[in-house]
Formats: sequence, C-alpha cells, structure tokens
Amino acid sequence: MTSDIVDGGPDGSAAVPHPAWLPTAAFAPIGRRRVAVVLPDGNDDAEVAATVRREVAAATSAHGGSVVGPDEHPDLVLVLEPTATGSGFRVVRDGDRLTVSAARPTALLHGLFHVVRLGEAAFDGPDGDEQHSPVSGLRMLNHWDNVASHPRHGQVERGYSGGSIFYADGAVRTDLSRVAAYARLLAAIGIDQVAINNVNVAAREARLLTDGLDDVARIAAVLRPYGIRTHLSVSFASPITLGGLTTSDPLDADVRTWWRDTAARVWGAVGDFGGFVVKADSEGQPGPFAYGRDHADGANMLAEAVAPYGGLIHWRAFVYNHRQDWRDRSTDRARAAFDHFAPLDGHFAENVVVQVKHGPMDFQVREPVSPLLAALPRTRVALELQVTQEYTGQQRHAVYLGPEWSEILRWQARGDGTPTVAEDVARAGGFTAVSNVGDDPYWTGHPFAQANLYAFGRLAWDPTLDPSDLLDEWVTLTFPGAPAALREAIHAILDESWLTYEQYTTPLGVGFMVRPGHHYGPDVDGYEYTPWGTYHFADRDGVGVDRSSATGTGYAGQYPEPWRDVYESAESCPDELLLFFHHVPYTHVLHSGTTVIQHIYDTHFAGVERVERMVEAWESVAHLTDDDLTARVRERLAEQLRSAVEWRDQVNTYFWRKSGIADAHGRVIH
Ligand code: GCW
Repeated sequence: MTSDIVDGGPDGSAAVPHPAWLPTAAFAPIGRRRVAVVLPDGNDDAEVAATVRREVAAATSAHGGSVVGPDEHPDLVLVLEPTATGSGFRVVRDGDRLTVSAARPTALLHGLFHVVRLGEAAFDGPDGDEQHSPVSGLRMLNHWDNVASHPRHGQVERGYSGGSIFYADGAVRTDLSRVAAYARLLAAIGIDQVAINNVNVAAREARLLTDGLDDVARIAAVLRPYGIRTHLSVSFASPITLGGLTTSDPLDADVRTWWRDTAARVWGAVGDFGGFVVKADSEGQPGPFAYGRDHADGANMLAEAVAPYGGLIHWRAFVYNHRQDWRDRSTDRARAAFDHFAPLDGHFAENVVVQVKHGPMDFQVREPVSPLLAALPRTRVALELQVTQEYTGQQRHAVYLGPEWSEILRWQARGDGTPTVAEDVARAGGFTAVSNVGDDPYWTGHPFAQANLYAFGRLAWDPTLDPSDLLDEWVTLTFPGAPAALREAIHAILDESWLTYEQYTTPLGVGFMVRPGHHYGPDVDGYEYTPWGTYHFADRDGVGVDRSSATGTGYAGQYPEPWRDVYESAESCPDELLLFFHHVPYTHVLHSGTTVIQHIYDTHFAGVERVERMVEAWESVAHLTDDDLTARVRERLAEQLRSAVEWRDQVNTYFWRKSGIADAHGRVIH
C-alpha cells in the first residue's frame, strides 16, 4: 500500500501530516447520516460553535449524508442548550435518534468527537441517557518549544519529532495550518489548554511576552476555535531583561507594577489568554531565591497581576540543587520538591496551580509517586507527566506509557480507600504533560508514540479509563478498517512495552543510568559523580540508595501512612522500587524469590527477548499498512532492538564485574 501522506518541503516535512486518530474514515458513521446542528445565535465561543458546524459539514459531504433541520428527521442532533450547566455533554439515544447536548460549544465539540470515537456503536444499541464530564477543567499540554534553535537541545527541548509546529526560522510560522490540525487532534481527546513555549525561557522566547504578543495572538486565534486556551512560559527575570528594571524581587513595587502592566497588555492582545507557566529557581532559571523570597512570594506576585483577567499561574515544583557534590551523602534530590513546597501549603494565592512532576526525580521509567502530591491539601495542585519520551526511548523505542500513568493516577497516597492521585489533583488543580509532537510527518517521530498523546488526553478527561482499552481506541481510530491481525499486532507490541523498557534498562526503581546530556542509551555511571545527583551507589557488595528514615536520607518519611512504613523497610518495600529506597546486597532475595543480581540478569535478557517478539509481530503484519508507515516502524524497531541489546550488555556486564556473581543460567555476559 502507498502512503496518504503528501510529500512536503525540501526539509522532508510533510505538507499534509498523518491524520493520526482523525482520519476521514473515522467520520463515516456520522457522515453518512442526517445530522442537525442546533446552535442558538449569539452564544459565547461562537468560533467553537462554527467548528462544530464545519466538522459536520465536512463529514457529511465526505460520506454522502446531509445536514438537516431538527424537524427533518435527523439521526443525530447536536444541540447547544445555554440554559444547561456543567462542562460536559449529554448523550441521549431514543429510538432512531441520537442527541448530543451541551451548555457550551467546546463541550458540544467534545461530544461530537465522542460520537466519532464510538463510531457505528454510537447509533446502535439500546436507548440510553448518559452524562460525560471531565474530572477537571485543567487538561493541559506544555510545549518545550523554542522559537530559535538551541545549541544543545535543538529547537524543541527533549523533542524527538523534528522541529516545532509553532516556530520556524527564528519566528512564529507564517503558515499555522499544522497548529490548526494539532488543535483539532487535541480537541478530539479533550485537551483544553496549551503552553506554547519552553519552560527554560531563553532571551528570544522571553520576548513573546512583550513584543511578540501579536504572534502569540495569531497562535491563540488558531487554537481558540477548538476550545483551547493559550498560555506562555515566562522568565521570572523578565522585569530586568525585558523591562529594564534593576531587580525582579517579587516584593518590589516597580516589579509588581511591571507585571501588572505586562499582564494588561497580554490580555489586551488575547482576551481569553490562559496564564503563565513558571520554572523558577530550577536548573539555572531565575527565581525569587535571589532576593531571599520563597516560591509563594514569587507565585503570588504574578498571581496578583493576572487575577483581574481570571489568569492562572502554573508554578512548577521541579526545584532541586543541580550543583551537588557527589561526595555529600546528605543531599538527596528526591527530597527536594517536598522540602521546598510542603511548608508553603496554604500560602499560595487562589489562582496559583503548583505543578508537580509525577515522581520525585525526573520522569524515570519507574519512580515512586511524588509524596508532594499528597502534602498540599490547601493548594491547587496539578500533576505533570511527560508524554515526550525523554527517559523512555525518545520515540525511537515503542513505549506505551498509558499503563504507567494509570498506575500513578490510581495510586492512593493515604492507603486503601482514600482518594487517588487523580482525585486529589482534580479537586482544584488538574493534569498537565509535556507534549511529544513536532513537524514530523507522523507528528511524533515513532508513529506509535501518537498513542501516548492520545492516552494522556483521555486519561486527563477520565483517569479511571483502562489504558489497554485506550490503546484499542487509538488503534481502531488511527487504522480504520485495518485487518484484525494488524490491530492485534500493534496492540501486542505496545500493551506491555513500558514494562519491557523497564526490563532492559534500569532495574528495581534505581533510575538514571543514561548518557548524561542527551539521556539516550545506557551509561551506568553516567551521573554517578556529577553535580546533578547520585543515583545508584553500586559497589562490590550491593546497590541502591538508602532513603529510609532510620539510616538513610529520610525521603521515605515524606510519605503519609501507610507508605512511609511500607517504604521504610526493605522487607515491605515493593520489588519494583526496592533500589530507589534501599541499598541492599546483590544476594538480597526479592519477594519474587530471586536475588537482586539474578533479577538484573533475568530481566535484561527477558527484555531483549520481548523486543525480538515486537519485531517479529511487526514483520508478520507490516504488509497490511502503507509503505511509509511500515518503513518508519521497522526502522525504529531495529534501533530499539539494537539499543536494548546495548542496555542489556552494559548493565549486565557492569553488575557482573562489580559483584563477581555469575548468572545462574550461564548466559553470555561480557
Ligand atoms: O527532565 C528534565 C529535562 C530538562 C527539562 C527539565 C524540566 C525543560 O532534562 O530538559 O527542562 O527536566 O522539567 O524543567
């Protein structure tokens, strides 16, 4: 089969990107029917209402149906009921008629995409009346995109999908049609906020806030018709670098005035602007510490400036000492976010959302859930996930992260029967994640990495959804009409790929054994003696970090009961996190019955074997999809296998040399 991707520019970018989960065929069940769209005039968000009309018109004209009036026997009615309440939509099936109603156009658009997702099934089946509402009104993507290319990170920091969809040649793109296509994909999974530039704000990007506002307004105008609000990452030092002041002290009167005036101009340019994302006092970014102020002082000053417009300050809690001395055993990066932020609970203004990474470190393949998520009951907290696969194969490896996120979202910080992480953050904060798209023809480098973006949106809407079901949803939409064998193979490749990746990379929660800087591929001691933190402490007798309260860094004590006890002792600590919490001998016997050293060997051999199965699965069905996609997936899987072998051999060899303990099964270790 040949590809439906149209060749694009000389840089290899496609003029028409892959349709991802919105191929024309997905609209056939709606498009071949009689559809009525009932939109009272003069509603808010008229541009989103127009999108609903446009989608229906496009679907019916592509598939032979028609747009009819509400009295002309429609099969599907999409109706805006401004008197209704709530942020979701209602779906009523009554005889031959399906009615989707909502109070707001954005919710109606979400309802339309819900019907697309269900396909024919939406129109079959018994009568019913369902309400669908998101658990939170903050379902956000953060872009780490730079306007200009960065010498070390390229244009998109930790981006593995080509250049930015927003910027090219040092400016906002003239042609924003890809941004429109992206916004449409996001609306179909319920995303409602996007921050359009990197949290590491460099000089060029800082200026988006001031002399770049016309450009920001252009991007906002493209996102708005899909119900998405635009946000900017801003530099805390802006009053100095952009405003010419001598300080950015949050308590300084001129600084406060500068931010108030700046906010007035921002909302003057973009009336429905969302707010600012701030990475302060983190990895070299400026912040309130320089003035002896704390994070609440910094965040609240900005919050005051944006409050008149209903704006939000997304203040990141990713704060730690990245200039550590590896000789110093008392500093533990894992403790840092909690140590900085837990004492500030209740100090943040009402429109500050503290954005917390899911784990205490940095998006490793396995980390405990951050104890900070449970330590801020009087603060609006958002969970931050990483869709871009910085530490999970960089979109060269097929790694479906839905199961990991689901585990995090369902985790109960105070034990069985208490609120889940998802319930805690949905209460007043929400869900954010770092996007994985770029100007790659498939959006995401690895075509299968689309599934991660899809799953994030759906889980942010309803965190109780089953990640394996979401995978099927994505496959069904993205490969319409595909033979069952193809769908099953893709499912099989991805479903447990997170655990496969964990097997061939870092064992038992220890994390970070990656090449410093770019973070791809194995380097067991890569970070061990750097200022960024020390992660495994392997010696000839054992491995792992003692984070117990009794003898270690005390990190385990940051958890509420029951987890502080569970993690405190190596006996009760779950196997998969053992080395995150404890330094144990290689001969320590896991709950699984094997020793730590044998577990390391076994999982690394098993992980590579599982990647071999992935390659076989793809080869058995590759002829069933188009040539370009086949080739792209084949090339990525080959690299995944090469890399997995490299990981296996380096990690196994390293621990064999350290421990001197041979593999019980006598396999080849170098
Ligand atoms: O994961 C680390 C990345 C940095 C990133 C930082 C952060 C944007 O290696 O590239 O910077 O986290 O989250 O701020």
